[in-house]
Amino acid sequence: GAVDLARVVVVSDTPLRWTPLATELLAPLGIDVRGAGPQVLAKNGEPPKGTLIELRLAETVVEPVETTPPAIEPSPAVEPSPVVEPPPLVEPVETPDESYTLETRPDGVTITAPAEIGLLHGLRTLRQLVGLDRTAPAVVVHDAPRFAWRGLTLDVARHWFGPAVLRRVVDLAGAYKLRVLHLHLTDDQGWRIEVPSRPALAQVSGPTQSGGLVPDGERGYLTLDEYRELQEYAAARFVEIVPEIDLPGHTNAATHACGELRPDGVPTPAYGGMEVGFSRLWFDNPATEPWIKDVLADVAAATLGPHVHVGGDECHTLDEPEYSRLVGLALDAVRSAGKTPVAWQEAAPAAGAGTVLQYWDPRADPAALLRAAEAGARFVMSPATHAYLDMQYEPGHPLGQDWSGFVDLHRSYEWEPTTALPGLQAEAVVGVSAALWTETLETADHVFSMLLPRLPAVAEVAWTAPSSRDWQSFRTRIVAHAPTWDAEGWAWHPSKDAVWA
Ligand code: TNX
Repeated sequence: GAVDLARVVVVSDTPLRWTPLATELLAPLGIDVRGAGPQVLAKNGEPPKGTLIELRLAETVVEPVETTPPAIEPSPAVEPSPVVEPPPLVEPVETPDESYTLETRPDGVTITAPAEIGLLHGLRTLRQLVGLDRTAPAVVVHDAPRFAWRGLTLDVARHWFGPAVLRRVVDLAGAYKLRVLHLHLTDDQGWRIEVPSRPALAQVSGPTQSGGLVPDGERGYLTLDEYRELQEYAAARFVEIVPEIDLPGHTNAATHACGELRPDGVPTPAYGGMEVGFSRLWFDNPATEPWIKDVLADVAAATLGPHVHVGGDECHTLDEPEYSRLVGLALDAVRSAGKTPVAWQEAAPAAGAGTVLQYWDPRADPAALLRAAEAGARFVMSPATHAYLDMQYEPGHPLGQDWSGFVDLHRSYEWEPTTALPGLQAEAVVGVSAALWTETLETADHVFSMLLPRLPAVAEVAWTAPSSRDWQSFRTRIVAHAPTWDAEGWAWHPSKDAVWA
């Protein structure tokens, strides 16, 4: 029978630091969360009235997640690397136990998990199961994710989105059980984080963005206090913020603020256009190395999570040796600051064990990427043909670009991370990240309407084993989420691929 969730009491066998989240998760559905924590049961020794949601921290029996991917042909074009670094002692991405069991019965709901995050995942799933009539079907769910790095990359450099919007994006990412919000904080058009050793970066290039200046009344960057608060807000939802300082290209905002980075010492003009690949740093410039080290040390020191992204993409005006030396400096600076470096795929020649590479461009020659994987690099998959949510849904869509084709809901759902880069061994893949570039996106509604419904599709690719993914099921299931999106005020696009009732 159905479970009536109109009156709900959350009971937990342990104090949970995120207990208020239960209210936050269930309140938008009109569910009255009447109490939380063990004290509710303890009050007069009697169980509370209403439907119980019981949260139990305990070992779960979870069916093993299928990790074996479909067989792939080894790529014949690639010579095995002669120099193979020893495998990393510490994996660059941790794989915590996120499993949970959710049981909904007519007399109540039980969520059991070995760690708090699993309890939260169980509540998130429960929320998705609850219909407009506030009932949920009676089910038993044993669940655990396939990949640890389930992320969203968000460009706040081309257009600026402040802390209030970013918190809403964290909420959305959390609702779909993502663990990483990777913020692309710097690019040609703007610089979005305070850097104590180089205050000019944020002061001069904070106010600029694509097409001109950030809206009146906005600073255009995160102060260190705002950055810390955002990370704490995200951490409370088990989301890690990964900051990206994009080097050694995509650096016009840097050279606009710090003229000493240029060979002629003259600051570049602000850039509000949409071209990529023209800006750069110079290895032989004496200002460059201290600048890279100081900026990355400052950002690492302000970062709560274990990862710092150094960019490395699209340096069309640098030759390979100089590019590799500059990227090598950046990767070393992040390691010296005690963090694990992340970089775009172009950094592969400089990357090995202990580095995370983000794959995005299927047009690139895979040889260097496969060599980096053999040397121990791990991969987060963001293929532009499926995971780039700044691509238009279909021809004529008013927002977004189309250089990697149209990415409607079906394309964002139907792809396999372990075969997206032919020849890459499946063990090298630690996750999946959707990416949203914002050259054409100016408002929070623009951002959300590009993310919904496609972010949940990519999130399911990151979570679910290939044998359990089912497009026909997804395109029908996803429409039931729309009332929640409306209740949250999240704009969404009625993709023609979904079966809207
Ligand atoms: C490629 S992806 C870029 C971005 C653009 C994006 C637009 C990547 C590492 N670089 O600079 O914003 O395409 O789709």
